[in-house]
Amino acid sequence: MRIDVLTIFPAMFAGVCAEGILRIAREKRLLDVRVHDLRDWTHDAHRSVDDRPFGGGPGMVMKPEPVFEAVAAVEEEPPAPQRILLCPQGETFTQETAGELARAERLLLIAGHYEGFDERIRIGLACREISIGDYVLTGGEIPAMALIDTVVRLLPGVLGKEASLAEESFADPGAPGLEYPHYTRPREFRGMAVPDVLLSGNHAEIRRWREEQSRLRTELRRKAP
Ligand code: 4GX
Repeated sequence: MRIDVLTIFPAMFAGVCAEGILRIAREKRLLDVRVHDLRDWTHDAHRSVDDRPFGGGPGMVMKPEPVFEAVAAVEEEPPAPQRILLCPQGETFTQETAGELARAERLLLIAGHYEGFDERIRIGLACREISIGDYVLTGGEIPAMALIDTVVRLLPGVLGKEASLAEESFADPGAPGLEYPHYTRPREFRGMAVPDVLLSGNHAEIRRWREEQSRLRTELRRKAP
């Protein structure tokens, strides 16, 4: 998958793309991330990407010209990507959305700043608008990184076979919800013991315990009034 990102802070992506699963995915040539500085498509001495809003009011608005020019430049090479705008007004990003996007050959993510984009960007570029949740960030970069991270781990070959099988059950709405508790060595740590059932070697009972824990957690943490 190829992912292009338009941002005024390209350096923010360096760390995220250079570590962990994203690094592995890039090394395996399963992921090609290209981060572009929106200011490369400005033409004034100040390299302005924002301007004052018509009608007055506080804050600044992202100018349409650099965004349109950047999109045209990045899309010169086929295939055309699915365009995505990260913003609080978008549909809420879920695991299901991630699964859908993971099937795309190419994504183009646009990270905004300030009060938002000039409305002509929305109208003219017909982007899918996605929000990572109902809270306010200072820019679309962290939402873009969250989306990239979530989508890339779903790409075939990025995770091991075991992990991708587990993913299928998680993505299934009828399947168990939240993860059950995990334990590793030591068997006792600061007075807290590993539940006996996990040491029993009885795999049917371990499976039942984990299913029950998962059900309880989901009930308690996700279905509370
Ligand atoms: N999930 N923000 C974007 C500026 C902005 C506003 C409107 C485009 C249109 C956010 C979120 C989020 C803050 C990123 C406002 N850009 N993005 N930014 N929650 O809060 O995605």
